[in-house]
Amino acid sequence: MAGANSWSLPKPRPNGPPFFSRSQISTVLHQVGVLLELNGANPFRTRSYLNGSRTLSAMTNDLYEYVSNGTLVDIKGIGKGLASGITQAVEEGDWPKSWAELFETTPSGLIEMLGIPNLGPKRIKMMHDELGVENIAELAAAAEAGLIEPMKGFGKKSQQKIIDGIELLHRFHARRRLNIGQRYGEAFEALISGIPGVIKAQLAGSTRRRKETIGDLDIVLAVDLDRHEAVTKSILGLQGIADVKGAGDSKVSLILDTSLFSDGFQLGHIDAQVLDAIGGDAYEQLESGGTIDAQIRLVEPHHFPYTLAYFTGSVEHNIRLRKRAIERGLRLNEFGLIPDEKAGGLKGIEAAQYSLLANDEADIYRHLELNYVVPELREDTGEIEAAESGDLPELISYSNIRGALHNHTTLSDGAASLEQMANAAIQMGWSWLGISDHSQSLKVANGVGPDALLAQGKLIHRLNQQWDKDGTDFRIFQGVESDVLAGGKLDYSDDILATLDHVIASVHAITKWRARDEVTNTEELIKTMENPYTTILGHPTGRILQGRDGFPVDMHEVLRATAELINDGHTKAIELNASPYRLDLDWRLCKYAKELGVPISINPDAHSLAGLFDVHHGVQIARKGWLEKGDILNSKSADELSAYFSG
Ligand code: DGT
Ligand code: CA
Ligand code: ZN
Repeated sequence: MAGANSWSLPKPRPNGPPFFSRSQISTVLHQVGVLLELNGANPFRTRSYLNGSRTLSAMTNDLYEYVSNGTLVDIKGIGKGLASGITQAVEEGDWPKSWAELFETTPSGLIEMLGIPNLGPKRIKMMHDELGVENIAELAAAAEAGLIEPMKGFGKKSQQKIIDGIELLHRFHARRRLNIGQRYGEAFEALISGIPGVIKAQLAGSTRRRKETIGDLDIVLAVDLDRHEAVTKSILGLQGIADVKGAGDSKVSLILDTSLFSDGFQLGHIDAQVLDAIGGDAYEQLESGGTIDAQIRLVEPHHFPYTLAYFTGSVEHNIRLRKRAIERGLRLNEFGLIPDEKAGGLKGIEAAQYSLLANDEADIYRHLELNYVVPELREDTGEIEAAESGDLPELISYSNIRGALHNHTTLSDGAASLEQMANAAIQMGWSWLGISDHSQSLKVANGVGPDALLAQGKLIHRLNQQWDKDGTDFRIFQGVESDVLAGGKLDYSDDILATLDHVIASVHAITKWRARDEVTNTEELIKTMENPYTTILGHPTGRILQGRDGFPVDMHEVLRATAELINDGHTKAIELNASPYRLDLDWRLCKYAKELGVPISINPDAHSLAGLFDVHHGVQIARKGWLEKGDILNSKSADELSAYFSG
């Protein structure tokens, strides 16, 4: 797949043959086909490359065997020309000249345009030939100026699609969501760990701190100095590398792509409404073909804890630590913590020969007279002060989770029935499950009418009695995810709402709310919380990470109002929507909610059995938001929760 900016032919692995893998060859054939099309080549020729690529990607046998036996041409879909090119690449590590020329001579701006969803090489060539468009910026300008609409085969709709596609591409290229970063990071960390000479490999940076989105991966390695060169070489031979941006003996800079995942790369479950909000199939396509950058640093084992701490960050946290070191006559850098008088004029790794010893990161904090701060908290939002005074929170972990409240069934837009969802929760060792299907107004999500809701209540009652009778420690709580209507009204009459255990009030008219001012939205949300039947505010801002911003709202104000309601004896909580696409309430606000005494409900918003596992993402963000066991509803037993709901 495409690197961040342009395409390039992969470099041969150091110890071939085979110098390239089947998936690398398949990718290159595809790219050659597309480049030919961009250059207006004969369609038959173009197609032979695209077909060849498809043939190889579906092949289960070892490509190298065909190459060395000379039987490549026997494979249907691989012609003579292709076979000779593939053989040259695999056996000699050398790409055919005509292929290499295509990569070199095709303007990189045209290749970049291929990243725009739903825009193929043929149309790019047309716009290049007729409008002189050379890159994405020029294409955007041409579309905005209405120059595309009058072209043959285009129109107003396709012009708008191009504008939307460019916006999507820009948004997407900026960062990747945490769950994607973790998948790449953990997979690559595991591959590197297997390289002989690697004593330790650890993911650092924003991924280790569990930021909601990831710019690039940072991986720190402990390797003896005399093995640095060999290890670097081995790293370059690993699978999953789309491009090498730089490689020295102590630092390797890579672009990773989905070939890292030998068993394929599938997006997590994403519910239709989220997908729709981000750009539908186009987004899915873009995301599943996406890349991520990785910076790998090699240091000697005695530097490792310092380098790990440095590249874990955040910058703000590092600066505070460095200042603290200076106050103690010490210098902190990425290699050590060095007493001033010993460092003298020395800098960096030179100075670090006089570093205080650290076996792990905890030793570094100890040297600075601080308790150990877990990576999630290293954002300079009060953790240094708490580490000094001994007031760091005892963060929740997944083992504290006994259930979750916001889940859908086939009654609205879920993929699994009530019984299936309950059984999955029992399998997961949970003690209870909250069901909250969409309310009647949300027609696109098959919102539930009052009669069906009451019928679901009866079924739940029956199941609960059954479990009680046969001694199964499990209970379902019946709620609903009610649309927020004008004036903070909920979607059912009071007598219906009164039959429920809990009501999650969610704004779904996002377009309207996003177009409205912050003051009005804040007032409306507070009114929603004041509604006596509202228990939990669902996905509070409606944001979709890397998709769209939430609506403008003063969430601090909403949290303060919620705290007041709680002080007046009402039962109110705020959702931390655990879908990796949302992670809303933001972790920065979780800490504020905790300080105000507003409970957080970690909600998977599951639309399928697998969706229940999203709770894990929620736990990570709740930890980042300083939350302890007592701050979340999920840690309550069924009896405690029942008592909590009845106020
Ligand atoms: P990202 O990649 O944008 O999601 O965020 P990070 O936090 O991974 O940032 P990145 O990749 O630029 O750098 C990794 C860590 O390296 C960062 O969290 C702290 C450390 N670092 C980078 N630049 C500086 C710097 O100028 N000063 C200090 N003190 N630390 C830095
Ligand atoms: Ca990073
Ligand atoms: Zn929901």
